[in-house]
Amino acid sequence: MAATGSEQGSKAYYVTTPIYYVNDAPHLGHAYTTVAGDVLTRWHRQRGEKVWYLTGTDEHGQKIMRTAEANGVSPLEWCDKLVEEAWKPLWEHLDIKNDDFIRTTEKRHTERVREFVQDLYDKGEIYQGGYEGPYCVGCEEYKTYGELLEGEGEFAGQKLCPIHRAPVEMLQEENYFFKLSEYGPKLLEHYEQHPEFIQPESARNEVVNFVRQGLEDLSISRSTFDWGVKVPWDDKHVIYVWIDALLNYATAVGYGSDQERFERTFPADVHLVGKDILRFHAVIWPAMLMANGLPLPGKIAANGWLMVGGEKMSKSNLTGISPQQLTEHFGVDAYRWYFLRAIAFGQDGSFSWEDFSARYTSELANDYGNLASRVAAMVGKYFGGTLPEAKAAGEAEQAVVDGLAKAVDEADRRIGEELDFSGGIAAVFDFVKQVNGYLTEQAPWKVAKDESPEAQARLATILYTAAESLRACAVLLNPVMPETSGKLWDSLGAEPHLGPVSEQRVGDAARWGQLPVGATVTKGAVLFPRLEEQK
Ligand code: ME8
Repeated sequence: MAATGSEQGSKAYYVTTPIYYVNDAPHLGHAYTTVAGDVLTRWHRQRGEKVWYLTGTDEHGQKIMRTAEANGVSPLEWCDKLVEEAWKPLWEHLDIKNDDFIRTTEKRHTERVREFVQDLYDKGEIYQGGYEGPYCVGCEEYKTYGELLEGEGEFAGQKLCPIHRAPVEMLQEENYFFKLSEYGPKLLEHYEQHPEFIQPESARNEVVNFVRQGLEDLSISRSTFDWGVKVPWDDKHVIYVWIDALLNYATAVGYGSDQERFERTFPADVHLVGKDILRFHAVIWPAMLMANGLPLPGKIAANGWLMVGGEKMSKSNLTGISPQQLTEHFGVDAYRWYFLRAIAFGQDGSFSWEDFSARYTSELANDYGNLASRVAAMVGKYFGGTLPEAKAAGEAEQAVVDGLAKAVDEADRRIGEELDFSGGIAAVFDFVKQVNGYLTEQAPWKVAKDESPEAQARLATILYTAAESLRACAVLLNPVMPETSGKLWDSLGAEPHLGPVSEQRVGDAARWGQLPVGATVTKGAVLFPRLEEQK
């Protein structure tokens, strides 16, 4: 049986996003998956692991070719422009720390794709045949008749793709075929032995049922257009865009060019995908790897769909809201936080401006931001901005220490292992609530009025406890909101003693007493400005 990522010792924790089609600019849906991958990889970096995070663009195929034609430029010119002017700038804007960005038009990719396909051909895994059937250019996929929808209105009398709700095209071509049908039993065995391979459970069930029904061989070349990687032994054909695209996960990490690097990185521990492209990743991709004797990925994790008007948000069906419009209003960090916090990963969810505003105000501004500013203000007011010693800790403080330990365990398990971002973030915000409750009960502003040494020791203890709690929150929320954590870190005066927040270990976050007595606490920038002040 092929080894999974986690079985290999010093291998990098390797996470990928889908490589996106560049027929248009990125929208909220693309950003959703990419932010999730960024949070996951930042989390693992803060566990002290070696990490590799890959994203990129899918640039061949009919969909891109037609878009470029409609815009009167060559496909490559179109892709160059979109990648440089829209895709890469958005990832930078959203603070995505990908280690590499692969484009399928790059030579490092195309040459290796040809080699991979040639290998399959040499192994007898590919044969020539003919095919006729409905094809959706939006999906770049042959469809079965059973899954098509009956068109209505402007599409009356036509058959529609169930995802794009647009008419399919009938294709008849001479193609090369991959013997996918032979891999059904091996795939089912793998799903059985690795129940974690497909996440969530509903996605796993869907794939298992699909494979149980029997797989058909897969057409892996196209011969009626030429925007793609040429089939090595027959240059009248280009390689089917999905075979080309899936191989990015291998070519980007040294497949066929840098064996040592390839072994250090491949296979992916997690392929993040939307559920629209689950089968390509959970069926075709592992079968391709099996056919070529390569190890299988650890997990295919499907995120649900961001919905609009009851349908999957897509390029032709947008909310009219771009990621940049939301970041302009709420800030980049709140944007990164919101979608992961509000939607259970794997489930569908609807974006709503009202929900975002409400959560921003209650959790970010009131709970978290206020806690940070109150604590800094009180250390300033009562101790001249120098963090005092906690000499009089008791039961109330122990409850906070225990609450933190619980939050760290839970967040690490949920985010780091289960990809339950919402649950993991909630664990940290429950702790924020606990610290707020602690401050309300201890009422340091009242204790401050008593000048006795006992009261002053209590006051110091309360403020130290709150500041040390914030130190841990900054560490735990850094993967989600790096800019905010940096600001809080500065305000706590932590860096001169502890180093940068991004270098703090998740596993060490609950170790109490790291913020040194005497640290310089300043009332820094407001972490989450009131929304009305922003526009
Ligand atoms: O499928 N909700 O590219 P693509 C959540 N090139 N996620 C969404 C979404 C939505 N409404 N819309 C898009 C392709 N996504 C291929 C991939 S990989 C070898 C090739 C996200 O530009 C989600 O991750 O259509 C989905 O799978 C991906 O964008 C599809 O991007």
